[in-house]
This record gives sequence, C-alpha cells and structure tokens, in this order.
Amino acid sequence: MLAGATVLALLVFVLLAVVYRRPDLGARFEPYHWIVGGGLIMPVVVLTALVIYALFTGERLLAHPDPDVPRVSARGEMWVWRFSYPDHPEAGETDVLHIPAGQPVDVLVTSTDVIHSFWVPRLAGKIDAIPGHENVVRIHADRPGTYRGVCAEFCGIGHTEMIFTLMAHDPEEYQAILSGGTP
Ligand SMILES: [Cu+2]
Repeated sequence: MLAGATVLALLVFVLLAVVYRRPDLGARFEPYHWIVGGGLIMPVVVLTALVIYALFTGERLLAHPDPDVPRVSARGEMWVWRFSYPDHPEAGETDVLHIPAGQPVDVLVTSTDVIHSFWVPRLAGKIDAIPGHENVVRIHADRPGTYRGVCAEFCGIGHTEMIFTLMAHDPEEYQAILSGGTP
C-alpha cells in the first residue's frame, strides 16, 4: 500500500513540476482530459489493483483451519484466563498459556460468563471472548520468551487484574510441557 501510494504521489508531483516549468505542455490537454484522466480513470485503475491485492493479502492472514497449525484454547472467566490444549488433553488446564515459538499457533477463544477480549499486544490484535461462541486468532512468537496478555474488554470489577502470561518455548520444550502436564 505504501509503495503504491508513493508511486502515485511521485507521479503527481512530477506532473505538477512539469506543467509548472513548461505551462505550454500542460495547456496542450483540455482541462476536461486532466479531470477525467487524472481524477477518474487513474484512481479507478490504481485503487482497483490495490483493493484486489489487499483482499488477497488479508485473506492469507486469516486463521483458516490448517492441520499443521497447533491449537490452544483460551477461556475467559470473571476474572481469570484458563488455557487448555485441545489436541493434548493430558496437559490439562494451565494458568500460563504455553505455545511453541517460531511457528503460527491458533488460539481458540471463548468465555464462560460475559464478553472478555483476549489480547497479547506483542503478538496479535485483540479478539473477543464470547460465551457460547469460539473465535480464532492466529498468533506467532518469533522466539522463545515470556509475553504479557490482558483482557481488553471491560468485564466488571476484576477487569484490570485479568492479566496472564504467555510463554513461547522451543518445540522440544513445548512437547515436554504438553506431555509432562502443567509445569
Ligand atoms: Cu475480562
């Protein structure tokens, strides 16, 4: 988008400079042609191309079901988060959300009582935790580490304390945590 906007802005500035220095060049075209060509045809062509590009790019960022992407589950409950691992029930329920680092992970987000919002600011945008419904957000921690998460939707008197810790691990360490139960 930035590249497209830069090219377009440069084109406009160059045209402006040309007609400023050589008014006779600009006068060769009727004002009507400047308006239709520069004001209608060019934006329609450029914006159509950019919109198509943006739609495809946006589509790729969505969390479409993918068997290669590990899944974890986050459930909001006044005023704590409970995490579980749908493909590894032996790991039980944890207070800390464990994910493997260096790969995308789908977080299935839901709620027990009211609407909360799952948010790990360094990894992804916010997503609502709605009772009786499952939203999915795809997150990706580049390297192992500890990340802070919060509830981003006011949900009552304990809202500000509804924080949690996300730990991203090396794949081997992650597997050990899953099979060894809660650390
Ligand atoms: Cu909340």
